[in-house]
Amino acid sequence: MNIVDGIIVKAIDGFYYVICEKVEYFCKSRKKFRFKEIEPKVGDNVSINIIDKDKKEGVIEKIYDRTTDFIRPQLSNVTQVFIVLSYKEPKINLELLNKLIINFEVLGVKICVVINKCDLHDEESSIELNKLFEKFPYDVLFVSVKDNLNINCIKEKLSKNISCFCGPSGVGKSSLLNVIFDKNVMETSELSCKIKRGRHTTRFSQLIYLKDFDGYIADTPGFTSIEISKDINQYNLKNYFIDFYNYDNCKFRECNHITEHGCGVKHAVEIGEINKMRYDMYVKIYNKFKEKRR
Ligand SMILES: Nc1nc2c(ncn2[C@@H]2O[C@H](COP(=O)(O)OP(=O)(O)OP(=O)(O)O)[C@@H](O)[C@H]2O)c(=O)[nH]1
Ligand SMILES: [Zn+2]
Repeated sequence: MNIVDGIIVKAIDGFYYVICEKVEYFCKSRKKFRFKEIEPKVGDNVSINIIDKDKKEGVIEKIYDRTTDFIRPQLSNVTQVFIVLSYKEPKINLELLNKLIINFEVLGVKICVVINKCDLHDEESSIELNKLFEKFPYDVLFVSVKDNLNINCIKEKLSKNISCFCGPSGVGKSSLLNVIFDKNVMETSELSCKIKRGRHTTRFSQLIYLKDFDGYIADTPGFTSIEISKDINQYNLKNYFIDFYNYDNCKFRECNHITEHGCGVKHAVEIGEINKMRYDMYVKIYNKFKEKRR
């Protein structure tokens, strides 16, 4: 047995491409996973048994526990998401942004907000935008694919992560992926011709290894629109607003930070310590949950 650990970067019709120490192996999976109802998935850390070193073929023997498990796109062990938006065209959807953030907080991944198409902003909208994101509890990168502005700031964050881009339609996710993939992609195509893609091929998201940054990135963006996670309700919603943590010294222990007196969160909003848009979105989403219960 020649067992090595690696990561699944691509899955096609029951075959898996696994990178182990920078070499890509073409693998089948042991049937035993099917009995346990676990399907190997792109992003999985696995052990493979190399059955032919020259042909680079192996069998997946073990799937390690997943730290995160995404359904759309099908990806495991994502460590970081970039929520991509534009301010003007299309107009920014703040409710979607905050719902995505809540869901990613539930999943426990790092979050970075990217505002693309900054080339379209005049001075007035730049000022508005800066104000909107003042004291925002996550990194916000203002970029432009068109003007190649701050793309490096995104690239720097890719190191040692498995990253995924998401956001609504038309904001420039594919354009961003294209500039990032340019010349950074590991040459992995030598194995691709081994399987001819049939008409019914299901193709999942693929991870691209960026050697310059030693990071993986999903080649297809996800989460174009979103339902809020089923784990969230009006009572625990506040726990997923990380910006409230330092200010929840409220008079009432069960304070929901809505109309209660002596609320530390509301006070922090008033004195500008908590971002107003974040708080307004919290109230909006809270009220929607409350109405649903009626
Ligand atoms: N002005 C400007 N336009 C951009 C920029 N980046 C992308 N675009 C344009 O925005 C449009 C949408 O870009 P895409 O990359 O297809 O956007 P997407 O988010 O992948 O869209 P979907 O595939 O619908 O999810 C295209 O016409 C791009 O040329 C930018 O930085 N500035
Ligand atoms: Zn409160």
